[in-house]
Amino acid sequence: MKGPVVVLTGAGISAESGVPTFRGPDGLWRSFRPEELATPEAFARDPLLVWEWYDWRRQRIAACQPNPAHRVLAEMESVLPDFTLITQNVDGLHQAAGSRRVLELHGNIWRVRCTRCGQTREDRRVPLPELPPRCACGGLLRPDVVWFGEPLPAPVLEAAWEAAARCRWMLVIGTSALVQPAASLPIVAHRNGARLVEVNISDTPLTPLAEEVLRGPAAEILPRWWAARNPQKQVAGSRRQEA
Ligand code: BJW
Ligand code: ZN
Repeated sequence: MKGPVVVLTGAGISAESGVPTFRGPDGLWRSFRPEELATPEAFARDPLLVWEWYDWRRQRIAACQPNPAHRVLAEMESVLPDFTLITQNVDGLHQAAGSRRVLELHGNIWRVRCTRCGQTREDRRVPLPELPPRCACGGLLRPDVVWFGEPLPAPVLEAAWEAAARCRWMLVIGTSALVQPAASLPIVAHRNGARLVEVNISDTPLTPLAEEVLRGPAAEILPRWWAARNPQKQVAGSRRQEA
């Protein structure tokens, strides 16, 4: 792989770790309506209901470990000279696998943000002792994630656009590519001449643009794909490899 490499991940990469995806047969939104839970309006209407959902998801994610697909991406970061990992996931499993630089487009479920003073902090307690949780200033805390209708964190989105626009390769792993603006990143990359590789168990709107389509579970497919490209594979971090 010569030139800059960008990877965009979605919920599918964490599916084999046991984190439920959003859409699809076992998706979270089969049982919950997103407009009732993942919007600022829902939170304003019923913060306790929204927090109960997030607290439940935090408990599920806390019991999950990164899988081989997360680990391959951490290894890619350590051996490729120009590598950017962009994720829509809020579960923190890329970092748990060893990825050091992760552009989190939709925030992180392990951070809370005060709706009054704006302070953010990490809070990994599961379950949370008090729902809905409150800040030291007395304000209501919310999960530091991006809900529908909210802007993505500007510096993160800018870095993601820039990386997408100049990459030579983009791997798109486990996303339905339905949610904007994340879904536009591979389109920008493709328009600028990058080769798209899609890893997914199903077709997505991006499939027709992909040069390579790897059909199957990411935790199986990605390690095989990476090993095939690196027959003399080194232990992660032991040597920088000619990309
Ligand atoms: C596997 C696998 C395995 C399974 N291996 N693969 C009309 C048109 C266009 C846009 C809009 C529109 N109306 C509204 C919008 C904008 C809206 C949007 O995109 N809506 C569309 C749904 C229509 N977007 C927004 O609102 C965004 N903000 C915005 O646009 O701001 C503008 C603005 C500017 C200035 C001021 C104000 C506003 C924000 C979007 C936020 C998304 N948030 C969520 C929740 C995060 C918090 C939380 O987790 O609770 O992010 S929604 C949810 O979807 C989550 C995900 O990150 C995101 C993407 O989902 P993902 O990752 O693709 O998961 P799935 O489940 O959809 O797909 C899983 C895939 O994996 C599938 O393809 C499977 O096949 C595959 N798979 N197992 C490999 N083992
Ligand atoms: Zn506060």
